[in-house]
Amino acid sequence: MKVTIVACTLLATASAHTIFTQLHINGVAQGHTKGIRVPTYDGPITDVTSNDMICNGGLNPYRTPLPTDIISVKAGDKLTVEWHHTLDSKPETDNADPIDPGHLGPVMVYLAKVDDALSTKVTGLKWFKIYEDGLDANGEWAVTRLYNNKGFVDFVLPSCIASGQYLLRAEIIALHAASNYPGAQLYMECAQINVTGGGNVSPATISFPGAYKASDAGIKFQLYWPKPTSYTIPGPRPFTCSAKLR
Ligand SMILES: *[C@@H]1O[C@H](CO)[C@@H](O)[C@H](O)[C@H]1NC(C)=O
Ligand SMILES: [Cu+2]
Repeated sequence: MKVTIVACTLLATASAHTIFTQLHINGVAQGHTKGIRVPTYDGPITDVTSNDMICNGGLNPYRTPLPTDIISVKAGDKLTVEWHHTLDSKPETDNADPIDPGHLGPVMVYLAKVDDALSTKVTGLKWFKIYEDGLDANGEWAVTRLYNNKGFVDFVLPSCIASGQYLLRAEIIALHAASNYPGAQLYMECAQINVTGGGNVSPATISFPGAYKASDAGIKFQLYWPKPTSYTIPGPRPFTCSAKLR
């Protein structure tokens, strides 16, 4: 019997991926998959040079029709990204919801300013990071905090960025197989938003693909032994408005 149980656990782990399924604004849920380009399959992207790591939807085809909603948000709003194991799973009935708890790693959020948030072209955009969470001083991972918080990740939309349309790219990197490349599992979806009441600061930007390299310390990473005491989150440090005032 024991053998059977172990085999089932491993099987569950192998397919226990995750999807960003809902955006919340100041604590108000905006609707399941509303304004989010969700894939039909929850599997990861492992090739950091692939265009699929921009907004997913390539290797894991988008659910169609693509959303026509653009979610209105105010600069400075508290946003929450909500993740789930599959498009419809719930923590009450699925131990691997919002994600398999062994899929340890960082959680990030990026923005790219766009002329039209409904455009399907996502190559060539200029991204900046607005949130990141990795390994804390107690050795606890961002994914563990996300798991304990039922898939919810809170952050603030910077108050000084320009008003207008953006893609909001939420990302999790699971490191359980990252000791070789490719191995790290990148999960991401893009939400379509329209920022109002913004300022006039233009953050420094990076490109996807391009910002992450196979050789990055945070992409090729030994998760288990010796137990890591530090972790370098891939990409730049997050943009903050206050940094501009220093
Ligand atoms: C974005 O917000 C501005 C300001 O309210 C509005 O004029 C514009 O129509 C909105 N655009 C979209 C695509 O929702
Ligand atoms: Cu997985």
